[in-house]
Amino acid sequence: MGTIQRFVAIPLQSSFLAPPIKPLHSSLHLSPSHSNSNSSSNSNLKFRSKASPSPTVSVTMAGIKVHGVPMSTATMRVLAALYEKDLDFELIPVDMRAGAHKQEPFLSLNPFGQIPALQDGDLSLFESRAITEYIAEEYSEKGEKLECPGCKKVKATTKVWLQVEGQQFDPVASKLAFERVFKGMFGKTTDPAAVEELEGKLVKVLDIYEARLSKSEFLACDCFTLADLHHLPALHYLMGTDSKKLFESRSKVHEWVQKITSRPAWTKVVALLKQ
Ligand SMILES: N[C@@H](CCC(=O)N[C@@H](CS)C(=O)NCC(=O)O)C(=O)O
Repeated sequence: MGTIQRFVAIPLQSSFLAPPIKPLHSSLHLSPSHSNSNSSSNSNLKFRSKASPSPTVSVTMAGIKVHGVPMSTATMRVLAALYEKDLDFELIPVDMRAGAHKQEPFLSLNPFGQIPALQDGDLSLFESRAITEYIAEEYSEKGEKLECPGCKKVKATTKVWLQVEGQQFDPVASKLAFERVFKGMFGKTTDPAAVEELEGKLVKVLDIYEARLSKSEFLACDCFTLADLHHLPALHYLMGTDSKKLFESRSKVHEWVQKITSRPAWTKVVALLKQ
């Protein structure tokens, strides 16, 4: 692992998925031996100092770079995939308070002005779910598989559950996390009626998950796949709220949540939030 540099994360403002937060890593020097347990060791990670040059779209720089912040759910998804694959990467903070995500050079990485963006050599990507799929395919021989080694039918089923997360689970879960977690961080008040409505929608999704997870250990099959991994960021925030009862009251869903949130790779992502 290369030199670990000082990192000052920037409190965020402009999105509910990027709330204002206490500065992360302020004046903190990280080193490969920084963590005290193997399971949460972040030795794959190098932080770019705030004072380092802004992100550039470079065709010469090698290595994986993630432009984002650990607290953003979409960034967390990408970090989880990188840790599962045991890949070295550099996390480059985006100064969202200063609107860096809406300006060049970040817009060259994602013209929609949202984090995260990934650079891998001369390849530049955005959209967290597309990035995790790239990581899983490109580095298929590294780390955890993140896909079932089964037949085409299993692969097709995995795609179904990837879509279910993006189309059915996340729109509800993210709005609920906004009400229950992020609004408070913005100094806004949770709307109980919105929570009730969103929880009503979420239980319908979770009932379907309960039925699915009584047939296979994970969503797509008996292996942990990206379809499971993509749920982790929203789950992380919701399990810290009263909405966790919706998960805990469904035995198969509860088991699944416990299994996927206790994976060492995810533990490393969560550890970044606490630093
Ligand atoms: N679909 C995108 C969503 C990205 C996204 O919403 N990022 C948030 C932070 S989690 C962001 O950049 N918000 C700032 C904004 O939308 O202006 C992905 O999965 O990458």
